[in-house]
Amino acid sequence: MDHAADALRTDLMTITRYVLNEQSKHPESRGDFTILLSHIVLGCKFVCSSVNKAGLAKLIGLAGETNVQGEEQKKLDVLSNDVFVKALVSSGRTCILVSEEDEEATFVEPALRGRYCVVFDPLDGSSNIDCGVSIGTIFGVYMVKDFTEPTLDQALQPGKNMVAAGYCMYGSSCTLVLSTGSGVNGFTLDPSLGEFILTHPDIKIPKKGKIYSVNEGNAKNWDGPTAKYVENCKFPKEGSSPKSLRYIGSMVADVHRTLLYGGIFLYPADKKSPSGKLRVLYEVFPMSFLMEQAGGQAFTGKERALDLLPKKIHERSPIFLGSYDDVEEIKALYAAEAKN
Ligand code: AFP
Repeated sequence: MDHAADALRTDLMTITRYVLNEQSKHPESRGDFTILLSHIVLGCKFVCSSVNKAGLAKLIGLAGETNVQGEEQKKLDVLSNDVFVKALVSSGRTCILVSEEDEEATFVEPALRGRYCVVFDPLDGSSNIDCGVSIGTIFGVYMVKDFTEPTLDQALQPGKNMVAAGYCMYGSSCTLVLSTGSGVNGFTLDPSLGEFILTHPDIKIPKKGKIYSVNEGNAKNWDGPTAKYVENCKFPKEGSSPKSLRYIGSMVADVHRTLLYGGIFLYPADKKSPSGKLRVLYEVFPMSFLMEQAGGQAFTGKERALDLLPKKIHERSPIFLGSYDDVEEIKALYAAEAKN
């Protein structure tokens, strides 16, 4: 009998235990982040259960509303947003919430205010719901200096100021990937226990990958460096192999694969969308934070993504993120173009 393996199987590292362990390394910590995270985890478990039951519960279908991006909102988006807002407010640890589904930021009432600002997309990839493709929740957490008088500026900080970021993917399993600024860890929900268990400790993205991920249907409107990069993926220099293309159209799933297998995910600017499609605060920043923490890079076409200073809560940005060497290549193409 392999006692070491058995001990691992019986000594379960839950996400709460993991965060409490991390907390004990900071004696000044008051446990506020642990409490906040437990409310985020509750939201993820609820959405996971709703996504699993969606067909059965007849939750699928349009809710008859459009969100601030002009997209059709489905019932699961509405439900997920309500659950996350209520869970975050009731944690007593938040003062500002920015959700993809709400036009305005939510300022928490004084009695329930705490020192964190949470930016999130409660159900990203919702156009994939009806065909059962993986979707997810993305979140980022900032610390607010004066939470008694919160202002919108405190939600408009560069991504490098985030204290934590993560996503939960609702796929063939439910996986929560989290960074609190010292590496990246992945936890998988054990439905029989109702607990997220550490299954992917200290995730490091391969330095170079064999996969590129982009919506090539937009190729006719791309700029020179993006077009050249994708051309190089397909027709590399003599001696190297072409990269494979994988694109799900659900950022959480595409980024999750990129993080585990390596490669690059691109949502570039194009002539029709000069700022790209993805939103800075709750898509670009959290995913860029995770990539850097896993040893990769994230670039906007102009600068390090986490250096961006957003001016509006629903601002968009082009994004290229993934393996260190793959992002270096696209950076070199943009640098060469800037010189000409
Ligand atoms: P939906 O939430 O409308 O499905 O959009 C998903 C998303 O914001 C992101 O998850 C994907 O990476 C990206 O859009 C896909 O966009 P395209 O459909 O333009 O490729």
